[in-house]
Amino acid sequence: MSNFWRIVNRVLYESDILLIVLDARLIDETRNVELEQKISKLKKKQLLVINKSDLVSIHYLRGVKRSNFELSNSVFLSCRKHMGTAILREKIFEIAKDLPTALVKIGVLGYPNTGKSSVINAMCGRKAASVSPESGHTRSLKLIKMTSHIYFFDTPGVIPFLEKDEVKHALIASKNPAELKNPLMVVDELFRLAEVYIEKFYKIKFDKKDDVEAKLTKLAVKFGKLKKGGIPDIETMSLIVIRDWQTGKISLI
Ligand SMILES: Nc1nc2c(ncn2[C@@H]2O[C@H](COP(=O)(O)OP(=O)(O)OP(=O)(O)O)[C@@H](O)[C@H]2O)c(=O)[nH]1
Ligand SMILES: [Mg+2]
Repeated sequence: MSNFWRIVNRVLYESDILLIVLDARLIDETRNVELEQKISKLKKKQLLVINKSDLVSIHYLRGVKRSNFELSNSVFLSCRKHMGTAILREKIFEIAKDLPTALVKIGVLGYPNTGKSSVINAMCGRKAASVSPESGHTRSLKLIKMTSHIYFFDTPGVIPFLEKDEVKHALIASKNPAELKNPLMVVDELFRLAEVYIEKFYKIKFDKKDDVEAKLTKLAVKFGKLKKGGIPDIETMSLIVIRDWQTGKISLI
């Protein structure tokens, strides 16, 4: 069995409630339908938490709930801006009070770097779980106390075993820039997804005819990322753009 299902199965088995943490900028991409179906089959309570909501507009979030029935019961959260925390806490208490157990364990699952540890800290009101911009930071299961009868499982981020999509994993910040085989492909996709926001963030304007290399060349020149002989260093520039996206400096607002 893959490591993915070993971790997930243990958390699924031991938890009464499952929180699935998604990234507001790429909600569909950070969902794991197989996992959601497995939780439903086990008849465990689950809640989708759309974190990093500070990186998208309110208008976009409203549209998400209207257009996707499956997300109608989800909770929008921003751990960074402390938005939605009271609503999520209330939902947790509401579900917990109907459970037959005195001690409630909540498993927090999701792709690496979606903010699982941050969600636990937001719920507990203290820095109980360790957080980092580097993906893969939480390395083992940890049980963290919220109240005398509610505990969280902080879990390492899990990528489905057979999923080998480097571009997707970079965009959802589950793969660190330094580990990427083809950062230019990632930036190319990022331009497709968020070109106007990239232009806004770097205060630059690209031409319609510019391909990814031309855009990165313009950025490298603007920010002085040059190799010997003054050649624009588009590799280094591509990693900077990916990092700025992953850390939320480039938002969709
Ligand atoms: N903009 C923004 N960033 C956030 C938010 N929540 C968490 N982050 C950032 O996302 C990064 C990852 O957060 P973690 O809580 O460590 O994420 P994780 O899912 O536990 O990551 P792994 O343990 O590596 O799987 C950190 O740099 C956080 O500061 C949020 O609501 N908004
Ligand atoms: Mg973590």
